[in-house]
Amino acid sequence: MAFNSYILLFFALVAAHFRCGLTNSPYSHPHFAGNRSVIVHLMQWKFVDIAAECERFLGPFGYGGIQLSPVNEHAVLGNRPWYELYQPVSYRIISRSGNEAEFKDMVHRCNKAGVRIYVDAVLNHMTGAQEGSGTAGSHYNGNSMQYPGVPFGPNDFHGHESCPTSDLEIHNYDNAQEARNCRLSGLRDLKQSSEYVRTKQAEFLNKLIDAGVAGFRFDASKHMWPGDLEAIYGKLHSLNTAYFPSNSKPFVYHEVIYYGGNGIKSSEYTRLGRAIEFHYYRELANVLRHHNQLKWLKTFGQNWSMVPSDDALVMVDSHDMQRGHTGTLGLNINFFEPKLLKVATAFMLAWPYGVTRVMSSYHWNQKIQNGHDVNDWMGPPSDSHGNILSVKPNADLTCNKEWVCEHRWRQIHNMVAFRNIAGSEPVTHWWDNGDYEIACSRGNKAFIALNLQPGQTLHRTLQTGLPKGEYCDLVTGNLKDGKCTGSTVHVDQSGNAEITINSSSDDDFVAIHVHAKH
Ligand code: QV4
Ligand code: CA
Repeated sequence: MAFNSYILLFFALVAAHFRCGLTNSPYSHPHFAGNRSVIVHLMQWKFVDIAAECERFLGPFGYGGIQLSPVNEHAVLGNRPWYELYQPVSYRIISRSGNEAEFKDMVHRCNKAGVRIYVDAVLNHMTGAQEGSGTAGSHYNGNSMQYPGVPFGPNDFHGHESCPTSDLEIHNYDNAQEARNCRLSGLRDLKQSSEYVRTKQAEFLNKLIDAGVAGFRFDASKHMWPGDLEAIYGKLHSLNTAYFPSNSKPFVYHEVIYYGGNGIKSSEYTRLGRAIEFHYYRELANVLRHHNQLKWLKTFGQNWSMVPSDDALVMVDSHDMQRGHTGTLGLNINFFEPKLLKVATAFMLAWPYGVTRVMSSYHWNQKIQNGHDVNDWMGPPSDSHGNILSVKPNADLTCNKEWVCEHRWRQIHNMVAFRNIAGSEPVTHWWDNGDYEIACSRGNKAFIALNLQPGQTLHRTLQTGLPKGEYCDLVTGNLKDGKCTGSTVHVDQSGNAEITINSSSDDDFVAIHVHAKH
């Protein structure tokens, strides 16, 4: 190689290094298989059901990965509320969803089906103030801070030496010392500056990594010091080479609830992986509830005080939000308002920002009193012994009445395909009516139009950017054996199509892509 070539190579390597170093962290890659791009949170599903779902639905329908509910031993509370999951008792893999053997079988079968597994890891704390037995039978005492199943004892927890509040509770979430060294709702706060605590937590994460998971949601990241997390990362294995290229780092996305201001910022965590961008769901809900015009979404993303796209994980709904444990009931969008959830999810999946996550819920009887859901504690569908019921999908893809399975709704799974096909194509041919009607293309791969103008029908010729042909509208139907079961959109020679959407019909958007052309 000539000297000049060496110089060029040197500069190319330096440039590549800076690109990786400056944009996103090695922990921000979700390791999806192929062009897959969407995560679904299957809240409290049994591991055996998840394995079957990977093979019969998620794999074939193009989902990229699953967020599990916490998998380690947790407290067993009286009426079995869902939130007992967020009170760890040990790091043994036994939860209400299944045991370690079932977990491993699920991870293997999902990876084989092209679907990645991400575990919700609760590392900030152990249980609340009660005493009892966990899901693996380990005894614990939250009052004396004894967790023999790990084992952890009182010296492994923050106390008055590091937490500045007199009752050891967090009162000011904006004060880093307090938010990270005091207790979140009374939950015993682990001293992650301790080498022993770090080692135990890394052992747990490594057990999951070795089983083949692709990464983690880090619960309550805001309440853990970035430096402590970094030290734990330093002890982690690379992902299992049976499924991933060698030296792959786990994907990590951090739960940091940040809406601006001087408190703990999402950007403190983006060198350690992605941040769940909470501005996203809130701004989108504001728009879809007519507090802000749809046309403004043209710049949705970093311009809206969000972290860069490559640092973000986004959602419309979450297990906390649908119960009002985060955000505000009445603003948050979820399956209790299916039409709104469909259009919100459609926009999210059509829009090139962040890694996207779809919520898949179970039913409970929501009962709102004074802005709160008094039934927000209700656990998953279960029998009289507390065993979680299986999910038994119907032939039309919907689920039995206990499980909502939003991820199986036609409008949602078809938009998952839309996102996979749109890939990294840019937004083109943006059109809006200056108010609540918008449309855009993703290069020459896909096109979407939304009409949220109250009482108005959108009826006009729009540029789709797509090749000439007959396209099946994925919102009203599917392409089956070369025939569209819903309405068809005709795209002419120059890429134009006549689009009609009545905002008061069940479906207030139209979406087409090049793989559903007939
Ligand atoms: C109660 C009182 C406290 C008191 C304590 C005394 O409310 O004031 O100090 O008793 O011991 C449950 C109960 C809660 C109870 C607590 C301890 O609901 O009333 O405190 O247990 O016994 C979930 C639920 C919580 C639940 C927790 C543990 O949402 O209600 O608490 O699990 O079972 C902030 C954080 C963010 C957090 C969000 C909810 O920054 O990190 O609040 N989100 C994540 C999870 C969430 C989970 C936790 C964190 C905790 O997404 O689901 O909380 O792991 O914004
Ligand atoms: Ca903490």
